[in-house]
Amino acid sequence: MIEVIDEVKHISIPLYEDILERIKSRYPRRGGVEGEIAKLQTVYNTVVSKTEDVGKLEKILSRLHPFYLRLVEVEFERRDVEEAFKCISKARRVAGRLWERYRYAILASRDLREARRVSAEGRGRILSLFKRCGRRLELLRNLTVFLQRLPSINPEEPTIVVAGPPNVGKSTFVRSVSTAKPEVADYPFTTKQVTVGHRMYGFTRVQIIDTPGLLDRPLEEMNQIERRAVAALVELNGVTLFLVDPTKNAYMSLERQAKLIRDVKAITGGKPMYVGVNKCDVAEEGEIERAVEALAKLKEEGVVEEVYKLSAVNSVEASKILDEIVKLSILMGGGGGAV
Ligand SMILES: Nc1nc2c(ncn2[C@@H]2O[C@H](COP(=O)(O)OP(=O)(O)O)[C@@H](O)[C@H]2O)c(=O)[nH]1
Ligand SMILES: [Mg+2]
Repeated sequence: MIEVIDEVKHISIPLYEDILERIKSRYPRRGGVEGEIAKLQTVYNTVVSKTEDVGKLEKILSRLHPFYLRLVEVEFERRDVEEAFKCISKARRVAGRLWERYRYAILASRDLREARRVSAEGRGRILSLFKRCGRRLELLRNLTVFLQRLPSINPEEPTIVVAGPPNVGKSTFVRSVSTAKPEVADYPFTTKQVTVGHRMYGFTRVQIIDTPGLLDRPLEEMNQIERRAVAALVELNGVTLFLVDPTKNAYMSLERQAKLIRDVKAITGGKPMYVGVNKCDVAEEGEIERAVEALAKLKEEGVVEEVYKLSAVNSVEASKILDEIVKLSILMGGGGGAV
């Protein structure tokens, strides 16, 4: 599935102006009737070759994983995209017919003057087909750039989504447990970046991603766009690890963090959820105990599977907890993604 996203890196959709530029740069200087046919052919060949990738883009979209599709749907209306494809494929079809028809008409002209007039008319008609699709080409160009910039999250890989309030240590955790240097990328519609790391379990690669400031507040406080962006996260194949900050410097109170756990459980469509009480290296004993107690209740209620204590800066400790979660949820095939 990730190959689909790789394929999109090779796609290039022109604007109408780009098509014109290309034609100008290739215009034949030949004269006579032959020259008129060559001009018409240049226009026809260029519109066809420049819009070749539109069909490829359409195929890519039809094979896109729901995770990516959800992200696309935040920004682009499905109907607009479909109409854009229709507009361009129709223009290509009609251009083929016009090219045939006008080529014969040029050959059948009585003199060079008529050949010039017919050729100019044919070129104008072919170009206007694509000029009319100008806005659609722009839409498809934007869509392509959007797909090319998507963070390299592989929706088919078993995934640990790391959630929690700002500053709790999500990115630190991903860096700590990753075997290779994690990738940092922009996530659409947020100002925040997402860190994507990996860890191998035998032949199984597990993906660990921190969430880009999306799973840190209840659904009621999100706008429509944020909700759709969250809906994409739900399409990922895995479980949630929610980090809690027990210290007095925490971004939000323990009570609010506990409430957020319930919210995130609901937002993520009930995916299995694990909780890590983070920053245990600096938190006071009393703070840790208070957090563990509050969370034990959530475990009793079945909202969370398990509660761990850790400090994400300690990569041995962080990795041990990840191993545990992977063993429980992914390698056992329970709840999370089957491998
Ligand atoms: N002492 C301590 N600091 C931590 C720990 N985990 C994260 N931090 C620090 O907390 C701050 C926020 O961490 P970050 O990973 O950026 O949080 P995020 O906003 O949830 O991604 C950084 O200064 C980290 O170094 C931890 O286990 N112990
Ligand atoms: Mg972060």
